[in-house]
Amino acid sequence: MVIKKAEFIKSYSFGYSGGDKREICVVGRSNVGKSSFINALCNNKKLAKASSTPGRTRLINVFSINDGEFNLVDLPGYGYAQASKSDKESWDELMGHYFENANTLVQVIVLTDIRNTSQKDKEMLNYLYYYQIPFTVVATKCDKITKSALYGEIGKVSSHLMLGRDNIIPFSAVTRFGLDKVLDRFDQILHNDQEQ
Ligand SMILES: Nc1nc2c(ncn2[C@@H]2O[C@H](COP(=O)(O)OP(=O)(O)OP(=O)(O)O)[C@@H](O)[C@H]2O)c(=O)[nH]1
Ligand SMILES: [Mg+2]
Repeated sequence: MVIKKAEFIKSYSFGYSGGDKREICVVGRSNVGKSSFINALCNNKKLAKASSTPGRTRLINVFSINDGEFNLVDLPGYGYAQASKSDKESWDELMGHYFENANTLVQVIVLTDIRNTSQKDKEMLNYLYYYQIPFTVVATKCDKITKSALYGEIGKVSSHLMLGRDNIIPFSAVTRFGLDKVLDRFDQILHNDQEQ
């Protein structure tokens, strides 16, 4: 797949239950690189706001890809330690409403830091299994480790998340390593969905 065009459509602070196009959403811990992932895929550094301050994306941001081929959805990060109780509750409400109602959602991309998979990521996967929502795991920030360490680190992520290593796509928004694999995966997801 080639992403030729990406446009911001709208932000939602509550009550979003999916749009009228098929959508692929991106979740992960606060600061893991969700917005940077979207920007790298779309080859546009300014599309989704990336920030070194954790907890930056508090809204659901929806982007239209290739004039309506599908939508990409940037979700607020989980597991931000400094978040207040009411912030955590509003996250649960916003995301719960989305995952339980979004009929157009075809896949969740779960980003995890290649160096630091967390218990929260495991909880996220359990949640997706429970609701039978299909997902793909992408291990990001691979530029932070050496090439020779990659195999071992993927092994750690896969045993922590109890997934086969082939089910994890290593990625870097900085070097764009893994970009082709992610776009191939998108092709597969959208193609499979059409056949159903
Ligand atoms: N080295 C490296 N840094 C990255 C990568 N992806 C993101 N970052 C950096 O990590 C920080 C957080 O990136 P964001 O894309 O804003 O992360 P996010 O998951 O959208 O964060 P929230 O919206 O706060 O949940 C920024 O300083 C990015 O430049 C990557 O692949 N490699
Ligand atoms: Mg973000």
